[in-house]
Amino acid sequence: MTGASAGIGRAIAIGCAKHGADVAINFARDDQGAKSAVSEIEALGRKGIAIQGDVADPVTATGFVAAATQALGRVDVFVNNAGICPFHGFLDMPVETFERTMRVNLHGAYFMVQAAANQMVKQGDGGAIIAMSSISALVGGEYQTHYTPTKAGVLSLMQSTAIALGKHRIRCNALLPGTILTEINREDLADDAKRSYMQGRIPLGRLGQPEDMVGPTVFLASDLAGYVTGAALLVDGGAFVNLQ
Ligand code: RM4
Repeated sequence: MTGASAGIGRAIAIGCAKHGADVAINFARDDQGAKSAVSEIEALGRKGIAIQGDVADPVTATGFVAAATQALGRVDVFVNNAGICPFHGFLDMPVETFERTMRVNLHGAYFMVQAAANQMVKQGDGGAIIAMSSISALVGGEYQTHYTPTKAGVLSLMQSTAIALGKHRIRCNALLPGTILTEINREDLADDAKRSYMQGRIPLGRLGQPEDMVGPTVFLASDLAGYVTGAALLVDGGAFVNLQ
């Protein structure tokens, strides 16, 4: 589980522990958040470990999977969640903002999924890989021109790895969250007009919570989804389909 010190990643890590998983979490900077997530996982009677690393650095991926395997014994499910979305206009998008977003969201996903898949192949028992794409893989955002292509890329990565890894009985699927309230969009949604607009688009009448991502993740990780691979599952309260 990457990016699990807070937000969606934290909720999924703890949620998977509630469903019987031992969990290794990656985090970039929030060591207190990571430690508290591990404490909650251990309080559920499961093993937990927090491993710091910047997913934009390819070395982080192999190091994380090796440390997780050493601590927990094996890797059966891998959830790629780490992502950033520094909202910014297109015409004056700084090169570093663009490149950092690509490196964290897409390059990081690629190397982490590759490292997890190599461990699963080595184990020889198949596995489940779940990557956090987004509703933003399917639609655009004025201040997300650097971000939406990474989420489309993560969706496409799951489609291609599903093909590449099927022979190893490793399933790869994408989750497409809608607007889930986390630190990633707290500032953006602090604007009442923006928040009302986003909420008004959602047929279920509310913005998402990180916990809304737990059930879909556990489903895709479980044998209940034994014939599901290369799929994309929207978890957006109906926002994507709501034109009028
Ligand atoms: C999501 C979606 C949400 C936004 C976050 C940052 O993919 O675009 O609307 O709040 O990213």
